[in-house]
Amino acid sequence: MSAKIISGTETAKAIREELTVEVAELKDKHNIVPGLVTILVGEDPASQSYVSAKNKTAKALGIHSEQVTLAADTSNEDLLALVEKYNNDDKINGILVQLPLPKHIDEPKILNAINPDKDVDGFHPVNVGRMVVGEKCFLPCTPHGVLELLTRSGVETSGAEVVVVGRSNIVGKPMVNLMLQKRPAGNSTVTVCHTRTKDMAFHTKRADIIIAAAGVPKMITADMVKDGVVVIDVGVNRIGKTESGKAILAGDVDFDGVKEKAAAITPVPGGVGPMTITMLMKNTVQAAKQAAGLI
Ligand code: L34
Repeated sequence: MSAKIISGTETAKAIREELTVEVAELKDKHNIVPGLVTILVGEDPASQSYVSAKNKTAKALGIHSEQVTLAADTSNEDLLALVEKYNNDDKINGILVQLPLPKHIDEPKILNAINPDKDVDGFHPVNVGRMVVGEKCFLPCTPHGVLELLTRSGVETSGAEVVVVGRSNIVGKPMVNLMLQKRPAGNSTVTVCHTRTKDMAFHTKRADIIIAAAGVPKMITADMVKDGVVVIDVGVNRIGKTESGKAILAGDVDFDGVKEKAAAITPVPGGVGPMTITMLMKNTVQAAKQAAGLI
């Protein structure tokens, strides 16, 4: 058996088409243009490419988009002042500070400084708390994208054994919380594995759905999964370069091996990555509507 490929590229395209219509309607009916600012500190090539993709996508959808790039040695104070400036800028509905930040930056302090109403990444503790208790909030973009992929490809999550591999604040922890919420795309029985898990394969072999977000290339191999599993691969690992200097990407899942056993699997690239960017757009539109009192 070879798995159905769940295409993030295709799903993201469908959601972006819906958003384009929504953004145009906001403009026509309410004269509202959602606004996003991305802030990048330093010159990490992967972060540069993600941030420029975010701005490009925003513009293509009709979202007002600003991109600020700061030197790697920017001080905490200067970064805080910039966040504060955008907190007070009415044109901007969403503020995104790309992670990881340089080591000398106090990351929690910066994330806490973003106005929760503009926190389109959903990383502010206020939004994290709202998410956990099931209130309206901004869902973090990558887990939000995984939920949309599962829903739109018709994967039954209710009662499913879901194993999340990884416990980061960006993916693993929110993913666990979302999968156990009492609502569609939730209602799962959730297990979380991490670097201290004694026998990872024991858990992954029981899984109906595996969500791999460990940041370790090809760590989930065919012998670790059962027949018919659904695999969502969140990993985007740079494992080398082609002769022309282009990055070679690999997920956290050994795609070629696992696809022979899985019922469905996301590829890397073209899986969760494009969904992350698209859900940021969805959150920015949500922020603009909330700011205008429309929802
Ligand atoms: N603040 N920091 C903040 N918010 C986020 O949501 C992110 N993330 C993660 C890293 N730091 C962040 C992203 O934007 C990861 N991430 C991200 C975004 C997009 C893609 C991958 C990770 C993506 O588009 N991946 C493509 C391949 C792109 C390439 O060639 O490098 C894919 O098809 O998977």
